[in-house]
Amino acid sequence: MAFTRTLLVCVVQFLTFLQALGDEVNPNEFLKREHSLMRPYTGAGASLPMWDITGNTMVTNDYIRLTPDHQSMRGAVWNQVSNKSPHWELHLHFSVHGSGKTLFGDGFAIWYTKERMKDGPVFGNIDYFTGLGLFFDTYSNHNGPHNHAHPYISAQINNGTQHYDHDRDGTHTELAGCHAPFRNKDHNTHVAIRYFMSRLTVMMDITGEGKWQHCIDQTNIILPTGYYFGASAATGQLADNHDIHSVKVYELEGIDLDKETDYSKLLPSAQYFAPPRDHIDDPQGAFKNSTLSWKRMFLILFCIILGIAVCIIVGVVVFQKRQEHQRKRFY
Ligand SMILES: *[C@@H]1O[C@H](CO)[C@@H](O)[C@H](O)[C@H]1NC(C)=O
Ligand SMILES: [Ca+2]
Repeated sequence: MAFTRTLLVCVVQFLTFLQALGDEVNPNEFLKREHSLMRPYTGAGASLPMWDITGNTMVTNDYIRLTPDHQSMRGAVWNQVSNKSPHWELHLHFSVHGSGKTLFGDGFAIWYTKERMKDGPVFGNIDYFTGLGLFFDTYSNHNGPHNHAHPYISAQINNGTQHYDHDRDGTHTELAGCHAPFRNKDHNTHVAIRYFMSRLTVMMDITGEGKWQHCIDQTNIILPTGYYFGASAATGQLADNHDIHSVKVYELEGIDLDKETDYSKLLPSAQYFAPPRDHIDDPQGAFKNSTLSWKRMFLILFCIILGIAVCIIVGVVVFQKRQEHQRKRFY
């Protein structure tokens, strides 16, 4: 009886432990200075260690202005050092502001791509890029009824073959997205992108209250190492200031399921693409689409079996010890 109870308690505790492991709330993290951008920036004669600027980008002491609030501007800032960490988290402080009350645009993007320093039509970067693009789209190019409100944040995983369709605000190629009114705030807005164990999570803090809101959460995402972090912005007929205040990249300590994998050889891919016309504007919605990969399922099953085996062994040992103890008391 006692043995069965010990075994049950042990199994329950082990399952709780597994669940905590599955939540992966706070993996160990290390700031990577070579991928970070922090104040103060050198003003005139602008040089940022480890980063390059291009286009209309302007550097002041306090921020990097990708575009000013003028028409037809494009600018970008690109990290010179490619990323070596399979698991990482990027934090970016930004502000998008301008004189436009109802008309402003076009927006900016955060990149983790194979290519860098290329000028192009997708928020100041090339189309048919390879890697991850996270778009902060402030202007709706779509004339018909839209399935979401602007400003809109969306992610695209591209292997170099997909076109970003501005006329549809990229909805046909988006992985997931959310509405986020980040424009013209008195405080800096903050976004965190976490790529951890094939899971891409995007969180926003736009209220200035230090609270994270989930925007994107997708599993089964593949992004290789060896790509570059960057940010770019563009204005067209409509304009805005697109300012970057800081970038911090952390290396996350992940569990490598497969030691053989050469992370630099992987091709960017995503298993789930949002259906083009039935997107529900609910930041929590993406969670329901999460699925366990069979590899992770196998690992969890394996852990459960291992856990039960350990519990039985410990149980048997404790049981025998106790019996021995009782026997000794009799003699
Ligand atoms: C690139 O992505 C497209 C769209 O997801 C896919 O159809 C294609 O097979 C991919 N190409 C490679 C080489 O993986
Ligand atoms: Ca747009």
